[in-house]
Amino acid sequence: MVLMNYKEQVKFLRERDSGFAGAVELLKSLRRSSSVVVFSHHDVDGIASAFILQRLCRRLGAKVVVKLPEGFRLLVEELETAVRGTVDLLLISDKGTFASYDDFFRKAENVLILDHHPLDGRPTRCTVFNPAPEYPVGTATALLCHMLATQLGPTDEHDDLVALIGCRGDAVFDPVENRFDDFARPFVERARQLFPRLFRTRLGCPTMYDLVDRRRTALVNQITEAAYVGTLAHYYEAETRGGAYGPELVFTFLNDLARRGENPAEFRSLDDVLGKLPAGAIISRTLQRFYLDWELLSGRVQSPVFLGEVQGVGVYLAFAKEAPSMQSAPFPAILPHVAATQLEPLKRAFGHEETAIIVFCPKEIGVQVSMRGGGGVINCGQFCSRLAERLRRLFPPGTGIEGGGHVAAAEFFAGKSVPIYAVMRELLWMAEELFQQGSGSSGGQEPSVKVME
Ligand SMILES: [Mn+2]
Repeated sequence: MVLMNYKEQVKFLRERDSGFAGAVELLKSLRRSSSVVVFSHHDVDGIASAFILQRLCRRLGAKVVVKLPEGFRLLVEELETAVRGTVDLLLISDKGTFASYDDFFRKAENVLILDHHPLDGRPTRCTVFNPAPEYPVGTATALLCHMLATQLGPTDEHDDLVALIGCRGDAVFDPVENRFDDFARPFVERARQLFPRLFRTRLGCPTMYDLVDRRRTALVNQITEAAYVGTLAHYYEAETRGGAYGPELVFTFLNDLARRGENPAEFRSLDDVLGKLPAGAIISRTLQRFYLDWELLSGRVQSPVFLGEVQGVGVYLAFAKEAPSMQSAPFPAILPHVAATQLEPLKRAFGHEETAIIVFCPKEIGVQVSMRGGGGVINCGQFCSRLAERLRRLFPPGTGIEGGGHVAAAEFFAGKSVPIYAVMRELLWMAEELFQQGSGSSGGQEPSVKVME
């Protein structure tokens, strides 16, 4: 697949991937009177996916409604509220691949899952396009949507721009480090030719995505950071005081930007992108508050505790509070992103081959644990899902214990009724087991604390 260009890759998928082919057939069957509801993840990749899918369905003539509820798994109550009667097609994008999605056929003639997360079950009735089993790393749902839109074409430069933003949001490529994941390489190479200015490395304020070299960034990183921060807008300005729900704000912004009609290849600065649009002004304001919070949290994750090393990977623990405005966010709003900037300095300071950081964050609504890094030796997604499994055995159902994610970035959450000490105890047990397995002995390691200069 490495040597293919993007068009060839899409053709290859059409011929060889039954999920892709099934998705194409379902979308092709849409008619002028067809009704489609899209439920997409509330993060940047999910919003980008919804943008591409809405435009695609409209081009195919269907009527589309987009929903971006907060949370990962689509809940039956959310579906019941959004859909009276039934729709022709229910599209669930970037919200995991759960067997329970098979139940949604009572609200829809067809259910299509577009996703890149590790499977959480095997839905048998839904049509599923999820390359995760074949390509465990390296794609974003927005790219999968763009591939479908390309097959059913034509697409335009705003589909390209937004798919690229989705890929950046999910760390599929890094323009500053010049890194691409294989599956996304054809698309990203194409985008770099279309939008060279977005990829150009520049000196300047690093974004949340500039984790290795904190002196440089690129415009695509800045745009994606602005989109990410936009999704937090309602935590800064409560909806009751006229603030818009962040994910919808960003969705509106992307649509307004496309309607404004400028070629993204002409963008030179973040102001070119955000300026002149009302939603852009709100995102700019939110960015200023985010920068202040970033400063505040940088101090809180300065000296994580060294837990141990496994096959050259130093594992660190940061115990800290989120920014005040993010206390009720049921996802890793800002703190874990700040903590991830420590991976590289810790590696250099203490001579590990790789590093992993576990961020333990008690919030008003429960305990959030985030895990980043691991150099492919430690599987963060597996660690978080096992942590959830172990805690679910100790606490009754309904305590809101969930965990999982990708190899290099994963999340765990437990509701307020689960005590902090219980989560910490299981987490430390699991870390200890990891070190014992890694060293091949049963003795474990001397606990020690390393403090960075
Ligand atoms: Mn995603």
